[in-house]
Amino acid sequence: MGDRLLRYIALFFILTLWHSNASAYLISKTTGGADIKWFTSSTTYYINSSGGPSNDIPAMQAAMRAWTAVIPSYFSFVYGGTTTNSAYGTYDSSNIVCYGPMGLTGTLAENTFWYDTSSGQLVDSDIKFNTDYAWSTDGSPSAYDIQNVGTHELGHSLSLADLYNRADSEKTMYGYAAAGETKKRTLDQDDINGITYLYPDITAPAGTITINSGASYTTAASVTLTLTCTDSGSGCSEMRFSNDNSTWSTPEAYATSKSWPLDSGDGTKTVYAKFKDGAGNWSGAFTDTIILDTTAPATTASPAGGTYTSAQSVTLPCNDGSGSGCANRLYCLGAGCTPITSYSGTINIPSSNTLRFYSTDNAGNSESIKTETYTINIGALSITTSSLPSGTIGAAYSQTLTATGGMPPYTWSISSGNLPNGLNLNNSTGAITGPPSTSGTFNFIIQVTDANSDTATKNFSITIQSFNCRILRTPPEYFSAIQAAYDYCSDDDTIQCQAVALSGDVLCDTLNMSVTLKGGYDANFTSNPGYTTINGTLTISNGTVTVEKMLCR
Ligand SMILES: [Ca+2]
Ligand SMILES: [Ca+2]
Ligand SMILES: [Ca+2]
Repeated sequence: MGDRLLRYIALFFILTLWHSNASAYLISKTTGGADIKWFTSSTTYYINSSGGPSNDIPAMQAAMRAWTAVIPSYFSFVYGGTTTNSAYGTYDSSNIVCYGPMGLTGTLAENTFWYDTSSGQLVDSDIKFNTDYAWSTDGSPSAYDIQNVGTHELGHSLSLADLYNRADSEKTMYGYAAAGETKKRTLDQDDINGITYLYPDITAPAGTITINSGASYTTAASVTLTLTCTDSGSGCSEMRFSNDNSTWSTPEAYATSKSWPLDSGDGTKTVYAKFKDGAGNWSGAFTDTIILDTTAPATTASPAGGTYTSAQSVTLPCNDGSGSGCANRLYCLGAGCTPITSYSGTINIPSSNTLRFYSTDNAGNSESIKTETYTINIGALSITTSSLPSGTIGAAYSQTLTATGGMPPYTWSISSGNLPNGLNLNNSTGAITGPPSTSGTFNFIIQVTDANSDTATKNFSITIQSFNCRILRTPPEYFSAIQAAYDYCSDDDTIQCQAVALSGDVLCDTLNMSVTLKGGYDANFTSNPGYTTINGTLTISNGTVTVEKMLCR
């Protein structure tokens, strides 16, 4: 850049001349026509007060503020502090304000600035006040005012050029000044237009909107918006709002808080905010959402209250429609009770009772307490099995006891007496099973116990019939007498009889049938070490009968 830098000296003259044509403002330009200007949003000045009047630093700071305060422009001057640098007009990337004699030539002050001849980028600007003239900071008539002339020189720093026409005499950039003059301290509209032309704020602000401090739900349509707005240029000035991103509120001064009405009706609501900077740039819409829920949830009991013949398992379905959703369901059991128990599943109601309950939604709306009354009429516990059938030795036996009333489940037991040998009672199912092993009549008392520990009993009797003989088949066929077994036989069957004494005559008369009759068996027909006695006559009139271990008396 160095070999293309050009030094430009803007001189500022004592008021001696008048010109004719007025100009709004003039911009220093490169020979190529580019505007000369800073490519940054601020420029820092250091002040070397040596040779200057007292209070010159506050005066120059006030001069800087005059330009920085122009809202439609993003540009600002920054006071960097004092300096001992006195190298006025030197391209050293340090912008200084200094004092020194320049002769009584009519030049009050100079601004020497360096810029890129191609792009127009300003890179250095130094200001020097001519100490061959008298200076003051209070506008005294015998001296030139530092703030008055300094404001003008800072205009050169922006690259606004002198105006020399008489009609421009009230403007800060007018090229002449008089002793005691202070009117250049205040910018004329054309001066403002000049800096705004060179450094316009064309970037809209950025912002955020938060509804009710970021809450997920609200029960009221009136909400509080918390807002932030940042603008690197002219700053945030106004804001406006919408519930539909279409119809907007009247713009109002920017503030960090705003009371705002949501559209009515429960559901998710979006609020839109736009911000405007001092240059008039409106931002796009920033948004936040919240669920408006003004309606309490509705909870029901299932099944509803009523009269039932068994214990009831009650659930509490809750519905919050398009709202925030059911949060807490509370219940209690008892007339007039206060629901404080959190519902977490089925509520068991084993006997008549009153159920009271209500729900609260996530937004905090509570429904009024609801009441359901359950009347539970459970019949008395009793055993419904009337009697048990007879069984036979060695043959499968299976009967299941039944009961009614009370509170299932039931538990079965024998409270007195004994089951026939070989039979067992299942305590849970009430089943009596097994092959009986002993004949006889067995008396016992069955007891059933329900979940409430109530009991019922009933007397039962099972007769196991005695079968002394059997036909050896698969499975065996049992009989109480030899005659009955013989009458059931087919050819080549074997009749086995236990070692007992049997009464009655036996007649074997089936033509062409051959039968074996074996006596003396033990109770399980596993061996026959003894003898069977027939107290009567054994007659074989037809067929063939092979007889072993049988005695006739
Ligand atoms: Ca310099
Ligand atoms: Ca802006
Ligand atoms: Ca609700």
